[in-house]
Amino acid sequence: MSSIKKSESGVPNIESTNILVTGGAGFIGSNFIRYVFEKTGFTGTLVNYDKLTYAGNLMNLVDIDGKFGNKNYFFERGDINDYGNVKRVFSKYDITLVVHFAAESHVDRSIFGPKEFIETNVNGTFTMLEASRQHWASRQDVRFHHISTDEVYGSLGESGYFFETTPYDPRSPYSASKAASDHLARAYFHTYGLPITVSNCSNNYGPYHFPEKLIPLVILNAVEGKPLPVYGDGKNVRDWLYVEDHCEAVWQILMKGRTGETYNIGGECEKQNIDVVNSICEILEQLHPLKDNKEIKNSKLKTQNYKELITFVGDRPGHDRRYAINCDKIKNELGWKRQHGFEDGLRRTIAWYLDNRAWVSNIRSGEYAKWIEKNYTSRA
Ligand code: NAD
Ligand code: TDX
Repeated sequence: MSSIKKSESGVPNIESTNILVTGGAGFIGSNFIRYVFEKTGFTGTLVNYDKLTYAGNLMNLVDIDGKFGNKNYFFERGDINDYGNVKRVFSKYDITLVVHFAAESHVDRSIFGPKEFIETNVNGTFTMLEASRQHWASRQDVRFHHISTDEVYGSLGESGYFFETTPYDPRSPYSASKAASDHLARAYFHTYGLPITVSNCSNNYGPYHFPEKLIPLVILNAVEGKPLPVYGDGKNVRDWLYVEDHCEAVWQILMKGRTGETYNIGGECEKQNIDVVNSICEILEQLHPLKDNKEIKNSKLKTQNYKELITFVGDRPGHDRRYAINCDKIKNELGWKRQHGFEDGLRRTIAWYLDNRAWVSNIRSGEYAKWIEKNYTSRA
């Protein structure tokens, strides 16, 4: 038996354990790593395992690398499908806890090209689970936490909520691939006794969000005087959660969550897309008034108001109408609750993008720009 001291939940004392974070260079993964080092008193080893696809960016973590690199924080470039490399990393750092974020995450991309989603989200999760099972044998003082989405539950009508018990009904290649990975994680618990937990979270927003997703795309397009594309009638509803609140929820699950359990995480903050876009325009008008915006003032564009840039475009195929999460379980069982309301979170997010234009241009100069050119213009 290992000499690692166990916490209440059966996992090693996670403040000082060896954690492998997959997809740690992406949006939520990098926010999670920053949260762990800055908000939890963590003193163990954290390894960021990431392939660095178009969505992964090590610039997201330069501050953390500067403070903790080669002491508590380590980066290993690799594919979650590379079984040998995953096993090597497990052994090298004696990993006892996996937090599995790595995935292809953009619904629109999954519509244009689903193959990558099956390879990474389904096969990659299988490889991570299998490597964990082989490496840990039947140890119980270990944990595999699988990060998933509310999209696996399908689309709601005007009323109702997703509960942990809601039957799965995924409708995009992205959500179908995430649903498959959730089933695999639970199957490894039931079949092999691998100590897993799963969380299904609603739409996140905040710093380091890749500018293909609605909120960062609209902020940046507005600042640059470009059209703000709203799909369909703009009345699709998403439940928004500030990314740091998601990170805290995941940490609570690692600390106190029961193995084999699923926890829904949500913002209890339903918004129609058009209202989100209008709110961004209103906050931008306060933080970066149009009359002082040199990018727009010096162009030929004649716009009096950011809202004039809103452009309704063709709908996303199979566009889910409404998501709404019931997160009573994590609130009642683990005592988690969100800290940021939408207005506060959105204001922080917009301020971050205004202050970090260098990050944006770095992101946009690569493969993303090529993809946008090839695929995005075809739907407008
Ligand atoms: P993201 O696209 O910003 O980041 C994904 C990261 O995974 C990137 O760093 C990328 O390089 C890495 N990656 C991709 N394929 C890989 C592979 N084969 N091997 C190793 N690394 C690989 O995604 P995100 O928005 O941060 O989402 C993270 C996780 O959270 C995903 O599992 C997603 O399904 C889930 N999730 C996201 C949201 C959201 O609103 N963004 C909501 C709920 C759940
Ligand atoms: O340009 C746009 N215009 C628009 O109207 C974009 C990019 C999106 N939309 C709509 C589609 C959705 O109804 O806005 C809503 C949000 O779209 P995205 O930001 O692409 O997010 P969504 O499809 O809801 O999925 C996100 O939340 C759940 C993440 O990308 C997933 O990884 C997560 O699982």
